[in-house]
Amino acid sequence: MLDTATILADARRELALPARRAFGKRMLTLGGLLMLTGCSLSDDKSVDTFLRSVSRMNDRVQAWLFDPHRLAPTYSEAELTRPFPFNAYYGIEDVPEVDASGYELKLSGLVTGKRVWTLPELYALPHSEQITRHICVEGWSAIGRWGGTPFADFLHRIGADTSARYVGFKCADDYYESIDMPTALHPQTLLAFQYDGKTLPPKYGFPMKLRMPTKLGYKNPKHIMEIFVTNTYPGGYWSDQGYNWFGGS
Ligand SMILES: Nc1nc2c(c(=O)[nH]1)N[C@H]1C(S)=C(S)[C@@H](COP(=O)(O)O)O[C@H]1N2
Ligand SMILES: [Mo]
Repeated sequence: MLDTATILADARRELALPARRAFGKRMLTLGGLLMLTGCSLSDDKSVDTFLRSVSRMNDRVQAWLFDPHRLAPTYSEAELTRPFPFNAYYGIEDVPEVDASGYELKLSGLVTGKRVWTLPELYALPHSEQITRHICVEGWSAIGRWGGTPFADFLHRIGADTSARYVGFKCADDYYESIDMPTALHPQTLLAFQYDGKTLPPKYGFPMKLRMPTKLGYKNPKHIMEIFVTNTYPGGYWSDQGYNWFGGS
């Protein structure tokens, strides 16, 4: 016997804010969701498929609600969380050590300027700073200060096809992530090389991370080695294990 109350509770969790606002509470019945997803529930596997399609529906609602001009809150220097927490799918002793001198950022996919970028070249790009809140789904949040280059500028500079759907990232550990193009072009999305005025230390993602105050922590890839632009859904380390892909905050 399938426990429909539990399944509905899981579906409600998948539709966590802000998507819930758009649906309105009345539509959140199991029958309504089944109709929207075109699923029927007969066994555990179909429940899994159902919950994943609720999550994909949530992605679409979040993408639709996303306002490319609305800015996330910013904070003052005095509000910085010290020390800023470290997090990864492994412990701090296993943080990858990327060699600075040999480092080359690779670009692939729908990009016309497909050349590698060294760190000195990247550090010479226009600089911008932000003090914003990082929110991790594991139940903590922290205010940090990141410096780097506006990602939209960089995408234009490398001749990225900004009409494509996704920007994907490959990392020096086994992490990988992808984001929607409107978020990639958001004015606060930063290709960050610094933490609190200094070179990004290994634990926070040396040599670079993508910092997006409009997205949850797990969407912000550290130790980026390759950036690609694509129309094929690339998934992500946590979303491929059931977390919501859009991951707005
Ligand atoms: N390469 C890589 N990026 C990653 C992760 C990871 O394990 N590897 N963890 C993510 C998660 S869940 C969080 S909360 C933040 C933590 O970043 P911090 O160490 O700067 O706090 O990094 C994100 N980016
Ligand atoms: Mo996280």
